Amino acid sequence: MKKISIIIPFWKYLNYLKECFASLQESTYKDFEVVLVLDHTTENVTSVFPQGMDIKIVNLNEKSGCAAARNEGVKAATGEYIYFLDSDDYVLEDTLELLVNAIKEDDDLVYGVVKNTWNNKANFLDKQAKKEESNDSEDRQAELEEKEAERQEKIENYVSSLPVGSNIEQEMAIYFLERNRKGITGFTALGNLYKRSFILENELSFNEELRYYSDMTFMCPALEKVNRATRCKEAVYVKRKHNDPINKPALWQEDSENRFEERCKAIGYTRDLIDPQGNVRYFIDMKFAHFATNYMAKKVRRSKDSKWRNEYFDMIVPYLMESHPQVLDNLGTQNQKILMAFMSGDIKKVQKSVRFKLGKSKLLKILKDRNINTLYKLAYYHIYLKQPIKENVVLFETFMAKNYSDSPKYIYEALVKEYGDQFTCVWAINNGTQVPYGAKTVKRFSFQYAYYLAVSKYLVFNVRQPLWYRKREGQVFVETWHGTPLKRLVFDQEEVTSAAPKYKQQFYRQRTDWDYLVSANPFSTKTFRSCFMYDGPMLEYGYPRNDIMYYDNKDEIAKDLRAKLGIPTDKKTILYAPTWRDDESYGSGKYKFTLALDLQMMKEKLGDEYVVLLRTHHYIADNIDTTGLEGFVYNLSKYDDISEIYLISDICITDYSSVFFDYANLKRPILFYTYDIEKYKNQLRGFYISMQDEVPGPLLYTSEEVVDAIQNIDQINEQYAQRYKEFYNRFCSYDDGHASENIVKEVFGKNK
Ligand code: C2G
Repeated sequence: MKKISIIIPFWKYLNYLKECFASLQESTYKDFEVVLVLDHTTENVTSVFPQGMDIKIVNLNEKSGCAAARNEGVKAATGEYIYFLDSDDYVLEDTLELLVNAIKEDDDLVYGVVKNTWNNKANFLDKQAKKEESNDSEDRQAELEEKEAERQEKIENYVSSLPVGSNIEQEMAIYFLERNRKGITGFTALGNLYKRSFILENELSFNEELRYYSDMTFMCPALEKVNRATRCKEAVYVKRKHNDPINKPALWQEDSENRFEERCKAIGYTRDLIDPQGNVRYFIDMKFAHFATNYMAKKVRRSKDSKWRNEYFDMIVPYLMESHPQVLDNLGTQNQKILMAFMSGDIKKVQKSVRFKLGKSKLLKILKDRNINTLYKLAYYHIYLKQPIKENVVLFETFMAKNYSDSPKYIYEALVKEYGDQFTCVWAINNGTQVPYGAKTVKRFSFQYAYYLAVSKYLVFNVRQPLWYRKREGQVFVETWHGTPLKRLVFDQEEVTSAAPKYKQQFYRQRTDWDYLVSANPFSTKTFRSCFMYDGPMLEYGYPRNDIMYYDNKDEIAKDLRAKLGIPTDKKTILYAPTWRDDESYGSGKYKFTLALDLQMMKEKLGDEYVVLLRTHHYIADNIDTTGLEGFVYNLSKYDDISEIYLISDICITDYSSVFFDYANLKRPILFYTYDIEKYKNQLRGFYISMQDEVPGPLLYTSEEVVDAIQNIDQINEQYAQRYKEFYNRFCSYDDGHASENIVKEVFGKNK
């Protein structure tokens, strides 16, 4: 007999199952069998079975759902202990071993911990390690100790509020406080190791009528029946949230009509299984009361959807009327009033009682933000959106208002050229740059910005619009984006290691606001359709920002710029323009960059002939230290427009930045300094085209190789001539210097 039976229900998403198995394969504890319960799957599960793993397959023929699968799994299990593992989650190497070591002789179960993540195991561990590193400082230690003390106090308060007191209850309180703070959806049977005999003797099972909330019906009676339990907070179960809830939702991410009804039913079913006077009953009723008073009450008052005031309201009232008597006593005054209103079944009373609470919480939020940060949004929603759209006003924004550059700049200049002052142009600019041709400038996230966001007829942006933007009927949104995709984007990204966790969901909504998307080449058109799930009109005229490379006076512009920047006329220039790394973050939108190019050595070897133009990505917060390299390195990271810099660059070195798609228009040499390509490709992003076979220059891995390539640049040019030609034809064929003009005609001519 194996010590542990690991029960894994499986329905779909084989990629997750594969990673789940891999985590078990890497487990230091090996004495387990897997009971894989197949819920009408069409996938070829055996293709992801790791070699030598003891896997028992159970098929659900008549029944379906996670509850049924786990129940059948328990029936088929033979181990002394049961561990539930969902097929899209994983364990860490030591999870099982820690749990087994923690078991005491007469324990019914061992509580582990559940950690939530949006990432696969490698990235999860990376992030944990970074977190631990940052926890090392004394300040941080003190902060953590303070937090722990707060938590202890909370637990003590909670325990003293319980109707019945005992040691088990205390354990239970800790368990819930740690793991179930967010309402009954947080109830989970995962992460714990149960003695199989404890489950069987107490006839614990998951209610098969419930799709989302069946864990309650297992866990609540289990908590009531448990005689002895140990806590092992080091044993981590990793619950993976799916970062693509649009195409691959996890169960809890499914948007279902039945969810509300099921939530009520789950409470009803669970109540039937437990002591009506006991702590567990009090606990779930308290949670349900919080759901009603904190969440539902707002919906009853504000939601545009009338079901909250009709069927849902009628559905929940009888359940709330049955609440444990102590719930009402232990709620705060405001919530007490709201719950009483619910219990009386009087919807008007609920609305009235919640009005005050909502007003107060809004005010508190504003006061808390103090720096009036949220006020412009209030003005946006309550004042500006009600004003008429201004027919000839255009709002432009590039890289979150960091500079005056990229395609919006060139579209703006073409607009001025084509239509003179017929349009009022407004630029969102944070750095004080003077925009030519008389455009008004506003700071991003200011009152004026919010105003123009609301009333401009046209918006031309090269990144996403703010999340709080609400597209109005009649507005025309032109999204230019900011590069031909090499790195995988949004819906084509299996892992999202950098952006906000709800990135895909937010993107899905935001891209529906776009009336036009600019595409520089057929490859971008195809890729944008898939990665943005965008099926609207494309503007396929090339990249406006590349027009400059076809200007008749481009050499003159280059000469002036060189002079302006003080770059010696007798030296050739090497542009080094790397991108950012998703996992090297200081927080939202601010990234670290460690220079891996040995500029000192380059200076020694190349300094007589060349200078380096250093250009970091706009996400990079670090100011690269170039002390000692004066006269050799020119840091142009703050210069507005990289397109102008291309004109003065004789050679371009990049890594995975989209700059090379643009620079190739000049047909000048490109080198790729790809010292961390394996990590970038496999862990961080992945690529759309083969860096090995399709890019127009060599991949170089050390500074020496870079120097060597530059010293032999003619040879490289020759070697890559054919590939460069193919690349140019594939990615630069639309660019002819007229993209901006064509876009202006199509967008502003047509919609005028
Ligand atoms: N850029 C720059 N300097 C750099 C890197 C980039 O000025 N050192 C500018 C270029 O115009 C580039 C754009 O920022 O094309 C986007 O930068 P990428 O490095 O490609 O990275 P990212 O912002 O992640 O955009 O489809 C394109 C992708 O969305 C990539």
